[in-house]
Amino acid sequence: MARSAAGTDGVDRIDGADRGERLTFPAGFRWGVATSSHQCEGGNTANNWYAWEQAGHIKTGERAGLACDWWRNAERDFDLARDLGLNALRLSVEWSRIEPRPGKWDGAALTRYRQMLVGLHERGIEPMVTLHHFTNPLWFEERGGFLAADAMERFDRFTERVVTALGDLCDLWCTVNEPNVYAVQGYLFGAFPPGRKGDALAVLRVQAALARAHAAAYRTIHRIQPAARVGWAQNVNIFDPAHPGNPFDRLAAGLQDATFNDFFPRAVASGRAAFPLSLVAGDLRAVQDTCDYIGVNVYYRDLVAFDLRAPTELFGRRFADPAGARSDQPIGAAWGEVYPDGLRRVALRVAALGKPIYVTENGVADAADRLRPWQLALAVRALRAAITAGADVRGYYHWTLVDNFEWSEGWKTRFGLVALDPQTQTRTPRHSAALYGVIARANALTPAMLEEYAPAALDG
Ligand code: IFM
Repeated sequence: MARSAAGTDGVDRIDGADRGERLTFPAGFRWGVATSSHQCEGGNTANNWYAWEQAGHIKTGERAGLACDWWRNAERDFDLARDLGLNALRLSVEWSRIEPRPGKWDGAALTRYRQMLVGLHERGIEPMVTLHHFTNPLWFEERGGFLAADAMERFDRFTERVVTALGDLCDLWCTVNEPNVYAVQGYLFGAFPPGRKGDALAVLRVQAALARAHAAAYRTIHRIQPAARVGWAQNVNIFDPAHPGNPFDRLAAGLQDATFNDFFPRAVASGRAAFPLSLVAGDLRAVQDTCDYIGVNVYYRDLVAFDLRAPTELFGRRFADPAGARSDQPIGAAWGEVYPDGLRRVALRVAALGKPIYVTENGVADAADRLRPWQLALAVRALRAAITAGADVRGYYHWTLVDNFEWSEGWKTRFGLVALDPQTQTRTPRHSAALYGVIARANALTPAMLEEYAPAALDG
């Protein structure tokens, strides 16, 4: 897909061939990378994912282990981000470190996070801090996770501690990462803890509970830090009808979209869930208007065909366009088409909420870096098209900086701009890292980059 593989002179060519119209971004645009605590820190033993790994639920049989060794030395990778010319980094704080037992707070953990945030500022990198990125303290999980009656209060107390301790070093907060993925993987597919399968009602209840927890956190953060910018990160998958002219395919695609993509944004926009989801969601009025920005994590597109034999999938059979690009794949499942233009479509769609937008994640599993340069160039182009069309996009956080522990896939799929050998902790930048650095430093995409990495895009 990319015309040239990593070459020693690749970056020079990009800089040197800067002719024609540059696709520039607004001044102050954030070029970052996104990460999460359990996937990077290493040594987390007090959360539900540690227990899940010990119980043998990772498809490869692997464990996060030392991960990217961030608890001891995140600064090594902060140096990498700085050297690439990035000005933003999204990381999460690990609740199980900060509150290892109910009501017992670990000041040393907060001190380490302070060090990390100071380290980012010293390198000219603005932090975005996520409060919940998939992992729960074991004690919280054992009480029923977000389905427990006091989950919201517990999460709110944690939020208060974190913001009080770190608020002078961060004013850009992401309450919850991908509530839809957390709910679907944990309660429908059983691939994430607690490993429940086929519980569609729980999928809705968990998202509703997370929406209420998000809203409480939003208010708490603003009470402590009135000028804070608070949002959440929504995973938005593109569902297109397999045959756009077929009304049943359109209906099936619309159902997937309404249940997976739309529940949380609708709760924030209107304080309600769509009927009939509202029958199980409970009271969402407090959720209305609780974001200062909307974060979107955008990866794949699925085509959806109406299929009476697929009642558990809401009569929609999902598949990737056979002509589309495919990333490295998970074990025993399938990820959709790699679809960079999804960024433009999603940004324009969420622009209707009238809030600034951050792309809080976008990337591709691609150990050989055969697709990533192409994906990166077209994603940036799509983002610029969305801005030109009026979307207020403020930043792009590529997932991810260094290969990390990919949940139930273990170490098999590689999303990093930089390759990691978790055994030796050796880091080897992929070509995409240099390309992303050039884009970030220039705050622009040049026609030469498109010609180099996505020549077909220039034909259209
Ligand atoms: O690694 C994950 C991340 O934790 C959440 N969003 C998708 C990424 C890639 O699958």
